[in-house]
Amino acid sequence: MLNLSGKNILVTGIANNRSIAWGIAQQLHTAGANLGITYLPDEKGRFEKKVAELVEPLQPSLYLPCDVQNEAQVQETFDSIAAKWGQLDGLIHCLAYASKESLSGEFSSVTRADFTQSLEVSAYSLLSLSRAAKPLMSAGGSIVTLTYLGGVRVIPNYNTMGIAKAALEMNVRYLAAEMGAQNVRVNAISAGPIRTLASSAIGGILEMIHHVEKVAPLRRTVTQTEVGNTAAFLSSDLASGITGQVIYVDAGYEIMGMFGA
Ligand code: 0WE
Repeated sequence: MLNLSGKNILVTGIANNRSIAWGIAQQLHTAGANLGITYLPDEKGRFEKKVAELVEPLQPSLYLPCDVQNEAQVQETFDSIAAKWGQLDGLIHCLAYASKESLSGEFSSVTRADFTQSLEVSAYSLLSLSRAAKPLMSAGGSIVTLTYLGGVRVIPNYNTMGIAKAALEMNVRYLAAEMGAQNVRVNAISAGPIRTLASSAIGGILEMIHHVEKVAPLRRTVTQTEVGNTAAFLSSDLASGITGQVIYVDAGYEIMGMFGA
């Protein structure tokens, strides 16, 4: 049975009740994990208050600001974890950003600044968080990140995010190879498209979801809960032999080659 009791797990990337990270946090809580939650701090404190209200039923024992573009704040996050928990068993990385302009139009028109920021927030951040987590995972651990098929195939308008996800998936493999010696496993979940705050800002997302509902083997999209269950599995001892992998939670969409035939 899936049992995460006694495990301390940090969840990043919750913005609202449709975030995939929220689905993950709920399933980790259901499996008995002790949770730490980070939020993206901003001047108006919008996320701080909203996310705090949302996660209140999960009774996180740590609630911390963590902007991955601020290396000192990343270190403070893990200093707080060291002080409160001593040991960290799991890290859930659900962070991505590309400017709105770089998620449409010609792929090659992306600016140097937008490209760099997207790779920093979406791919480099896994290295920042893993590096800071490593000394707290001396008893072994599990790191899980979220990726998307657009990092492997060309998906219209995914553009710069596709490059960031390709880098992220390769980060998973290099990190898994490095951290395996310490019994830390590193894996990615490649989720199919889901209606979230991030995806609702994307033109054509509804058409893409309808396409998946027509052609995916399961004839539907996946839910945040299904991604959450896979994250809970990967965070558990049931997945003790799995590292460096990209697991597709996409209703089977990724296997298809010819659509509608
Ligand atoms: O990884 C993602 C989206 C992540 C994302 C979303 C936004 C929207 C708002 C990153 N940065 C931003 N920046 C914003 O300003 N997905 C897998 C969802 C997604 O995004 C797409 C998709 C799908 C699916 C973009 C184009 C085409 C398909």
